[in-house]
Amino acid sequence: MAAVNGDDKPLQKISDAFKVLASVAQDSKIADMELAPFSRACTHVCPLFGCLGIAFMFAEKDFVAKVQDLAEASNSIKTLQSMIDQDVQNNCVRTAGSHTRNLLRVKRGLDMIRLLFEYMLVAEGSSLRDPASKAYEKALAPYHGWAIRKAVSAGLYTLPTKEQLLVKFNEDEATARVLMQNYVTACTPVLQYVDNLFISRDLGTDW
Ligand code: 1PZ
Repeated sequence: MAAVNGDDKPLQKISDAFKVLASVAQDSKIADMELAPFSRACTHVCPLFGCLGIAFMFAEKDFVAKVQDLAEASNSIKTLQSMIDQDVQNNCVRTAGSHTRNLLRVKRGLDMIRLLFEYMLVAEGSSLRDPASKAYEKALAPYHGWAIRKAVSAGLYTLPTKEQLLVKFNEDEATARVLMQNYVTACTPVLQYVDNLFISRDLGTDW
């Protein structure tokens, strides 16, 4: 099967982008994470959806629009902190479509992928359904209504096998394992950093 992304290496790009963000999140001398590199790193996640098949096009549309919103915001707002503080001042943190709300959604998407990779790294066999289902249950299902949960559980039956997915990623088992592990490791402090932005302002992360 031909790779859908030509010579592209989406996993490699994600791993590289999040390593850079992780070093920012972990460097105590850099107080503020900039929105532009954050949204750029998230943009690298978007091609993954194309590898999942049409059942997840609705998820792709939602995620891509939210990343796009953050990327556009980065033209006028420098850091994640100032973006959130602006929404706090305008009293629109939880308003549908606000930057802060989109950030929380995007963060959950990143967490979903982190869990998916974690479960894939320990899964036996070539089905993605189990790791994907476990990751979804943990990261996203608690925040989704009945209709979306149903659509996702139907979509899980249409997923490619792990081998098919790796072909689309232009990776083999060994390289994919390293890159998935890189993302899992790098993503963790980044997610923690974003969580802290919400928690330190008493905004909650459970909505
Ligand atoms: C093998 C991989 C299987 C992946 C299965 C992924 C299933 C994810 C399904 C997500 C469906 C999202 C549909 C839209 C949901 C929106 O209602 C919410 C709230 O948005 P708002 O009301 O604030 O506008 N949006 C979200 O929850 C964001 C969801 C992001 C999903 C990212 C998943 C990333 C998976 C990539 C896997 C490679």
